[in-house]
Amino acid sequence: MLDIQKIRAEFPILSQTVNGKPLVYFDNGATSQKPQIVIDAIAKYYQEINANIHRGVHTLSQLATDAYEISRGKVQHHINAKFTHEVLFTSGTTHGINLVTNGFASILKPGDEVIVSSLEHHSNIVPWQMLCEKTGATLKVIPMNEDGELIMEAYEALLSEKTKVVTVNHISNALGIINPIKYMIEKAHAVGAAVLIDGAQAVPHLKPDVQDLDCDFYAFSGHKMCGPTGTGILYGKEVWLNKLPPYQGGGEMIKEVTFEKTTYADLPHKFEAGTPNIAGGIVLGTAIDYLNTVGFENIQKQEEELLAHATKRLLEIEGLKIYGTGKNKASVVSFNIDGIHPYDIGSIIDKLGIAVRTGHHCAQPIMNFFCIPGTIRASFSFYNTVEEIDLMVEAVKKAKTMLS
Ligand code: C6P
Repeated sequence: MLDIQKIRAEFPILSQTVNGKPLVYFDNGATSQKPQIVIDAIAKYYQEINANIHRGVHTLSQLATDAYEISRGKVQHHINAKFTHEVLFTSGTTHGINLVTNGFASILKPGDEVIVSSLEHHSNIVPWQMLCEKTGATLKVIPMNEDGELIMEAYEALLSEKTKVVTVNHISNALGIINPIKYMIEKAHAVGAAVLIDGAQAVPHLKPDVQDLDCDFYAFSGHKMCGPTGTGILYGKEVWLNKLPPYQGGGEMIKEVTFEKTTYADLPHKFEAGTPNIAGGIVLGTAIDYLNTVGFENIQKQEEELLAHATKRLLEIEGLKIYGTGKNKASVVSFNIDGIHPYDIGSIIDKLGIAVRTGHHCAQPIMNFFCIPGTIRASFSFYNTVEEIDLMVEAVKKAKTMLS
């Protein structure tokens, strides 16, 4: 069992008051809070080894390069990638997905098909739409049911020899539904399609095993898993990363440059043009170490309890409807109260110190499916408590009375 109070003491922001009330932070789906060890590691990098990487023979440059590459190795180990060079540093999930869609622009042809799911974040819709516009490929969408689960029969019916790419999130940010990605990857591979998994909402809750999943790409952000903003990872199978052209041109990604011809660096540098977020990349490794120390089994146990408690308590409120009622769920509760705009509830409970996200959560097609403008989304982390959930429930009840 986790000692939650001890863990909470490691996150300085959690002892703050907001609007004169103790902060209850339930917007972990947007970004997680950072433990002191991560905050200190950023300062330590700038105080002790700040230098550009892969460029200098001087000592600091070597130290910074080593720390950056050690962090890449930690990520490789964490997600069980076969090779370190399959792990690319990015600025976040959005960057990783765009890197892949940009690469596929030279592969897809008119008549080819790309399959996305109806549960996607805009980051995993718009880049594929742009790709389809550019190449003449067609975008197909896996439908969902009223519980927010993807309909597997419909998915399988969409797959054909025309399918070149399938992309789906591991966990939906708006509803918290965990998708059956291993099964979906297997089905996509059976028709020869590549698969990109958007793991942005999965990595705070679980340790993905990219070899076991057999996905071709897995993108995620560091800031949702206790790491700094502006950090992320794109895992790509070696064979695919060799096939795709570079995303951006510049320093670092070349072997040799002349005005006649440029040759590109080997993986992973081919995809890492320019000076990266060095401190961020290094400290992402610190965040991963931290999460592994807490332990993903412990994280899951705590979050399961929070999800069960929040679901039960919120459903006590008359007129409250939860969206995303499928069985396989992460610690996210998206809800509305009859006749009240989600924004109004969010604003009132903010005055009571409770931070939730309201709106469409960058997933407008999901809101359109349910014919709603948005939801109130409470997304929990292992450092949250059932007492905080009770505070939220009381605050929502108060807001409901005020707005009815
Ligand atoms: N979702 C949320 O509140 P970036 O912004 O690149 O770090 O992550 C984009 C992204 C991609 N896919 C999924 C499933 C996501 O949830 C997100 C980010 C946040 O739900 C901010 S919109």
